[in-house]
Amino acid sequence: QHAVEHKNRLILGLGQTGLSVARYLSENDQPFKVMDTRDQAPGSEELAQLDRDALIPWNGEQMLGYEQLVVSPGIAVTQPDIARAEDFGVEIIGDIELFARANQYPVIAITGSNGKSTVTELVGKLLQAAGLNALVGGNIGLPALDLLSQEAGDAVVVLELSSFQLETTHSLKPVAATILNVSEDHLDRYADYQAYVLAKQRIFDNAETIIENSEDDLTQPEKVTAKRLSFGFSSESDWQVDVNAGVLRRSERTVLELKDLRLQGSHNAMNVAAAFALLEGAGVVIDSAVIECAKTYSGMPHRSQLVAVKNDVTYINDSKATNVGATVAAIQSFAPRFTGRIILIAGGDAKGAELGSLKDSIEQHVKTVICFGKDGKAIADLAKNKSIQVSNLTEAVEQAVASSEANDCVLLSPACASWDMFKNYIERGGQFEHLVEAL
Ligand code: UMA
Ligand code: ADP
Repeated sequence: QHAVEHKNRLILGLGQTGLSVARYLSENDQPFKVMDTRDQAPGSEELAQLDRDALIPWNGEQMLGYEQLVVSPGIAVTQPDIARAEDFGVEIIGDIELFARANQYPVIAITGSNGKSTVTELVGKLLQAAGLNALVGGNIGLPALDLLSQEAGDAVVVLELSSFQLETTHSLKPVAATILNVSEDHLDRYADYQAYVLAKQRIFDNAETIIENSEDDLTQPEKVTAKRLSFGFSSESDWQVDVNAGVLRRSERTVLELKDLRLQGSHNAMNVAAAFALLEGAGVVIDSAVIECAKTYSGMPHRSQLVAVKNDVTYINDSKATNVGATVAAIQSFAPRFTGRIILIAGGDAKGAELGSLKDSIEQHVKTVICFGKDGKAIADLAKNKSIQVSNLTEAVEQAVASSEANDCVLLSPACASWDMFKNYIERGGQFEHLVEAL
C-alpha cells in the first residue's frame, strides 16, 4: 500500500462511503473534516468515536479553503457548492480514487445498469474456486477503502462501481473491466442519457483488458488500445450464450449447459459469460472447479428469487429491479415458463426514466399489472386494459391473489426505486416475502 499524500481534506457525505474515508484517513494519520447536508447524518455516531470535532456544518464558502474534497456518490458533483470549489481549483475526487492511489492488488472492475452485484459476487466466488483470495467491495456494499485494511497477501480485488463513483475516479487501472449493459437509469442525476453512458465508459480509461457485451454498443468503447474480450448471444462473441443450443461456449468449446445453471433466465446466463470473460481477462485459468462453482451459484436475495408456491401460484421477489431494463429482463426470463400468466407488481420512483420500453413486454407476456407508488399511474397507463392501481404493497399482494389462477406467476419487479415508500429495495422485498408467506 502506498503512503497517503498529505493534504488538507474535506469529506462530503457521511454515509457508508464518508465513514470509510474517515476511517482510512484516521488510520493513516491524516487530518480531515466532514460535511453532510442531512440534519442527522447516518455515520455521525461512529465518526464521533474517531474524532468528536470532525463533523462541521455544510458551508460552501468554507469548502474553498480545502485542497481536496472527497465526495460521496450520493452527492452530485454538479451541486453548486462543489462545482464552485472545483472552478476555484479545489481537487474533487471520490473514495474509489483514494482507493486506486493506495491499492497494489490487481483489480477487476464491474459496472453496468443491471447485474453489477450479481456478477461482482459471482466473480468473487469464482476466484475463490480458482484458489485465489478475492476481496469484494464497492457499490455492492462494503466500501472499497475498507478492503485495504484487510491483511490479504496475494489477493485480487473485485469492485462493483456505480456511474456516480466512476465520475470521481481517475487513476484506477483495472486488469479487467466491463460495462455489462446500459439502459436508462439515474436520469434524476444526469443532464441526459449520454452523460450517464459517458460516466460508465470511464471504467475503461486505464483498463488492461476490456470486456464488452456484443449485443450492446454502449458497452463498447469507441477508441481503446487495450486487449478486448466479448460476451453475447451471437457466435462472434468470445464467450457465447447460445440460447437455442442451450450452451455457454468459449469460442468453439462448450463450457457448460445452460440447464445446469441454478441462476435463471438468459440475462443471468449473460452474467455468467461476463464473469468468465473477466476471469480470463485477469489471467485466471477457468478449470472444472471454477465451472462447477458457476453452476451452483444461486444469485443474491431480491433478484428474481422464488419466495413460495401457494395454491399453485408462484411468487417471485425481484425487488432489486429498480429500472426498466431489469424488469424487462425478469419478464422475459419468466415468460417461457409462464406464458401469458404473469401478474406483475410494479411502481415506485422511476427516477425520471421514460417507462415506454416496458410496454412491449407487458403487452406480450403480462396478464395483469398491479401498480402502486409515485409513478404507479405512469406504469398503469402503459396498458390501461390490464392495469389495476392500488395504494400500497399490501393491497398489491391482496389484489394479485384475487386476480390469480392456478399456474400463474406473481412477479414483484417494480422497475422503480423504492424510496417513495420504503427505506430501500431490501425492505420492499422483505415486506413482499412476509405478505406471501402469510397467505
Ligand atoms: N445524502 C444527502 N446529503 C449528503 C450525503 C448524502 O442527502 O450530504 C443522501 C444522498 O442523496 C443519498 C443518501 O444520502 O440518497 C446516501 O448517499 P451516500 O453517498 O452517503 O451513500 P453511502 O451510504 O455512502 O452508500 C454509497 C452508495 N450509495 C449511493 O451511491 C447513493 C451505496 O450504493 C454503496 O453500497 C456504498 O456507497 C458503498 O460503496 C447503494 C446505491 O443505491 C447500494 N447505489 C446506486 C445504485 O446501485 O443504483 C448507485
Ligand atoms: P445491480 O447491482 O446492477 O443493480 P443486480 O445484480 O443487483 O444488479 O440486479 C439488479 C436487477 O437487475 C435484478 O432485478 C436482476 O434480476 C436484474 N438483472 C441482473 N442481471 C441482469 C442483466 N444482465 N440484464 C438485465 N437485468 C439484470
